[in-house]
Amino acid sequence: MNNSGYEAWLRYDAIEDEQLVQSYRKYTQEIIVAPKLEAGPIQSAVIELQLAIPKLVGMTSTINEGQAVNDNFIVVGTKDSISYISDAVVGPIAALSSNEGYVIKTITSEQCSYIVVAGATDKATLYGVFHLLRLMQQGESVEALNIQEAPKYELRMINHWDNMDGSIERGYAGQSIFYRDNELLVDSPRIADYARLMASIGINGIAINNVNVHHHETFLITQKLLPKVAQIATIFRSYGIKLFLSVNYAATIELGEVDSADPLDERVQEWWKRKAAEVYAAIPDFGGFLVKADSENRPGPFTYGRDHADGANMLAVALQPFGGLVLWRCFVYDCHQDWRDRSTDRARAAYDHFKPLDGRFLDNVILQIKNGPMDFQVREPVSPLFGAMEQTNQVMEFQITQEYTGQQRHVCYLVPQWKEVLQFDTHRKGEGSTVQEIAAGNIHPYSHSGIAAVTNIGDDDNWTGHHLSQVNLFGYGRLLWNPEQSSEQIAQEWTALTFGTNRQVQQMINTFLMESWSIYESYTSPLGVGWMVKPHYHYGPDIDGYEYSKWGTYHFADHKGIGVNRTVADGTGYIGQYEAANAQVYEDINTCPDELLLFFHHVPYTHVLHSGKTVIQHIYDTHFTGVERVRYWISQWNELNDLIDSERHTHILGRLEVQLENAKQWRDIVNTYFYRKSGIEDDAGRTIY
Ligand code: GCV
Repeated sequence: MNNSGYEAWLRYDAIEDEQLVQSYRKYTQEIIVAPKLEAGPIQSAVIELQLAIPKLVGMTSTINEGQAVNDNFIVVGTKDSISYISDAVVGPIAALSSNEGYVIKTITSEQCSYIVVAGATDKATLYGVFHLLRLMQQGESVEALNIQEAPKYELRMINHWDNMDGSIERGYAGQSIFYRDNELLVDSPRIADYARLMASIGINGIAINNVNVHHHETFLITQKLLPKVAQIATIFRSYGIKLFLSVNYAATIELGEVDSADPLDERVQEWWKRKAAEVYAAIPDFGGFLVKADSENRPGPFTYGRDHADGANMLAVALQPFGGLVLWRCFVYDCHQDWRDRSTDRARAAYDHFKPLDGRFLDNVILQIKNGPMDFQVREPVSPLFGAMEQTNQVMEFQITQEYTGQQRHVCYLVPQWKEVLQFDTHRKGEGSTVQEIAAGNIHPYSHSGIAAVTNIGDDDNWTGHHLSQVNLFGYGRLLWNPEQSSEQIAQEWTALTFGTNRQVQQMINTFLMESWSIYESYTSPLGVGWMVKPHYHYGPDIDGYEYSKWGTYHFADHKGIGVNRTVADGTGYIGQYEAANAQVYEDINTCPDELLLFFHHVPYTHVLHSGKTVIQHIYDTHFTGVERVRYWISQWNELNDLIDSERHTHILGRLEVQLENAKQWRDIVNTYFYRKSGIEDDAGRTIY
């Protein structure tokens, strides 16, 4: 058994229950596919079954085309590719809300009994096969299956922040799996294994390079590198995943071909049209361009006095004949702010820049908006830009990589955070205008919508550094498929697939995962104020690290109080970017939720929260209990010693010990800082330095 973590949730551990094994074997003895399968998602599905079945039930399957020889078998194909499918499930397939959905059904007649796995498209069928395998890994009966599923979101994207030198911006799990020393690793078997993992959770688009596109990466869209990019696209294509590239907005200049990047300059426009044609000649199903422009010193249309609609549309026109998309990021703010300037509020920036442009973007432009107005903090309100533009396609951007949430050295299960974002009611079109529905294109008539996220993988054996961080990648895909699932359900499924079905193991890991976000939040920056991290690294406490810097991320703590006044009444006015129903709640200090209080208000340390505690006592208490909760979880983890393989048990224990040490550091620095600032004693008289 490989316990390195490489197989992640596709371990296919041998099933121990002999009765179950027999019931599966009945069907897995024979797999029926359409005649003359070509390379593509269905062939990948068959390969997956051939890999999984021997591991799960200790037998190899016979693959037959079109006609079964046994009375029991599995049929895998699209809706009218095989008579077993067209006879049985054409109606249910037609009724699915997406052509990426599938039907899994056990058909029983007097003569035979077989399982159909079928979708309208090849990739849908592949998703169905992964679903069937998940059921078997969890020991579910397959005797009477009748499943119809379709993904909620059209675009289910992964973004890589990988650089061609092999480094990963905000990567905490080794080097890039795609690049080394400015070359593409086209022969690496890891890429196909990664594609499998992504397809198994329903990902259908992937941008393989950092949004900060530096010199070497600018060449990814040139003949120098395109043939190799095309090879990678082929690998992903066979798993139903479209390849996207981040592009340098000033590629014309960087490549020395046009001395301008002005979107209204015809030479620039023509250059991008030729470039798009070249890219599509190499990769006919290329997804499109992801762009970070005028953001954190990257080039953009502002240089030429143009706005972001001008910039995005210029690329959109070039991609439009080929069906390509422009994913245009809204992470645009002043990163050269003077900390003395209290009138500029970074939180306002995305809305202020983009909202006035509603209606100006072409149909194949999609704005990609970070979930919060700042930057992936442990706690932020939902970006007010989401849903605010009725006529502009949007996707949400989450961060799976744990930049500000413990960098994969701390456990922080992020699905509960993402679910809170999705469930947020923007009220943009009255009650019920949740982010979940906006991102699905159900509130405004977007022609493209969905969700993207920055991934957390690298070339570490276990992909994610911390074994338990795999749950965030898995959970992201599963949540996008069906956001109605609870965080607990997703965690349970992941634990069963990854650590097996022992109840004690499952319960303990699931409970720990469910508490982990709250634990992390408790010992880091309090009540939504954010930051307080070591500049640049974003790991470990540094309360004033960003306080007197240019990044616009301040907490304004002094001896009397802390927090950012973002009210309309006498603050930065940021709250006014929300619909009235939300703005009223945030504006009033009495209704503002505790967990976001310091994001929206500057209050004295003696302000009493809804919890009944003062702000200062809340800070002390959470920081002390946060550390104790980590300590408790280490003791719990030790109890699993004999129930989990020692390789993973020891590895995780090592990370938990690091988490504990770092949590103590946070506790002592945060508590000491606020004790010294406020001069207020801890009610419980604990040690503060
Ligand atoms: C890719 C934050 C991160 C940067 C990242 C940026 C972005 O500022 O710290 O590393 O750059 O967000 O999302 O573009």
